[in-house]
Amino acid sequence: MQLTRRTFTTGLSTLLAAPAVLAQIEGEHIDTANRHPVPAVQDTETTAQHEARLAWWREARFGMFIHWGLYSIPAGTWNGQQIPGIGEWIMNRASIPVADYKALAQQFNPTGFSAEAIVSLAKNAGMKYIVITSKHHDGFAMFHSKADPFNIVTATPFKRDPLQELAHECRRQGIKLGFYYSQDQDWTAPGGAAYKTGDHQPPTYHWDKAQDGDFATYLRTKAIPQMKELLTQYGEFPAVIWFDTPTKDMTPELAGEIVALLNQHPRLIWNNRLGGGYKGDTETPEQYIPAQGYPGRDWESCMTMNDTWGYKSYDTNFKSTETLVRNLIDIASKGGNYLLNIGPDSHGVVPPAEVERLQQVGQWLAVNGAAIHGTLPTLFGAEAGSFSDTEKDKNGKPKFIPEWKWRSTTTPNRIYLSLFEWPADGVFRLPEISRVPRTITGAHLLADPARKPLKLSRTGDTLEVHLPPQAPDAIASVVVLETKA
Ligand code: JFZ
Repeated sequence: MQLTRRTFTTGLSTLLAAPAVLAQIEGEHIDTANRHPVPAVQDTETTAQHEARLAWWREARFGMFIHWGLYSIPAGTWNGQQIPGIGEWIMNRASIPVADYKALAQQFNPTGFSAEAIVSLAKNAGMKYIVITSKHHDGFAMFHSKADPFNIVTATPFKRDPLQELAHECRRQGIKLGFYYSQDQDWTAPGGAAYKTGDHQPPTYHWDKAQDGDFATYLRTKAIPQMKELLTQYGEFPAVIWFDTPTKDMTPELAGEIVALLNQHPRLIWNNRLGGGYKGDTETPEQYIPAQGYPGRDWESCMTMNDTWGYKSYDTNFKSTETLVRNLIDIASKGGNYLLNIGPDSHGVVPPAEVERLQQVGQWLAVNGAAIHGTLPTLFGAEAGSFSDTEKDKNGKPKFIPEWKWRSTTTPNRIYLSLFEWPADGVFRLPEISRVPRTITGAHLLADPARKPLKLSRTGDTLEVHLPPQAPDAIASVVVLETKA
């Protein structure tokens, strides 16, 4: 279906008109539950329970992803060769034998790690939650696991549990903590799955006999016991479990065994990457912002700051602070969350380029956070861009051409306009104002503590906001329209 601007705005108003969207979600759930061997929380909870469970996450809008593990030691280089691709995939991309990779644990001593510093960094950046890799595809647990000795407490000289330290700090500083867990791919446990890479052969795509084994046995003796540990060792956390890369090994029945465990933690939020036909709570577009969000679904764009999740010593291709701020605004205007990654190095230290950018995003949010946190999507829609009449995307559908002039978010009595360009003639023109089912009672700049009123005028269906000559912010300046129903 070609998503025209009309269906887009209809979708957004559906999002805002609670009863309609809830009926839609209800319907989907009845449909999927029929195929689930074990009903998931999304299948059985009431609409009110669903809204309550997702409430903090929807208000948060901005979170920190942390990819950290043994792969931070090679940091993109193996046997003197720079290995292409994302850093945390080095074991697979370089076909590193299991025993050689496991041996990295003996030299992992990241004494520069400070949960206090990382949680402060997230908080000062305006982030409301953290999701850290508790076990990535390499199978190394970044927490104390009795289920499997290949973990940071048992197998390294470091002997500390960073998840325990982060849980403590998140509790103290009042933000949420979630755990990424690679439930399906595991390249060091017998029976764990591997995605196809390079010349690895089907059906398993393993590159070392030590990886061969039975998937269900792997799941029942390592993954599920470790998830039990994650769900019970850290108090009220995890608030989120972030699954990843399901394969066809994850049958509905095996996924159901995981769901039975998740069901014992009724406040948990989990994403759409479990597998086995379970849809979870959230869509997870990766490294991109969907043109029009996902009307009727919660979603979170996860992105790297450079071109890798796990630390690579020579990846310096960092996005600008301007891009990061505008991405956050774009995502919020479409009703999603931004999960922005950091990749600490083998000492546990966050690369300075990442720290610097997060501090700058935090400075913007310290002034303009009200336009992001706890907001609802735009009441307009066309400002995000439009579909080309001539160009097609890679799926043969009309290509979406984004526009980067302004974005909007809303609350019940405000409309926020985040302007990326400051109009040369001093007037910002908001078209199709009659589409907004509210009365606009005034306007001011969010950066202006005095809330000096901005003059408003109207020509036809266009609202004109008369601005001072200087933009308060070089990246995005926010106009507040005060409204009443
Ligand atoms: C996965 C991981 O393999 C990767 O290492 C990282 O953790 C990332 C956040 O998630 O990578 C994916 C997963 C899904 C897609 C692309 C990369 N996808 O759906 O396009």
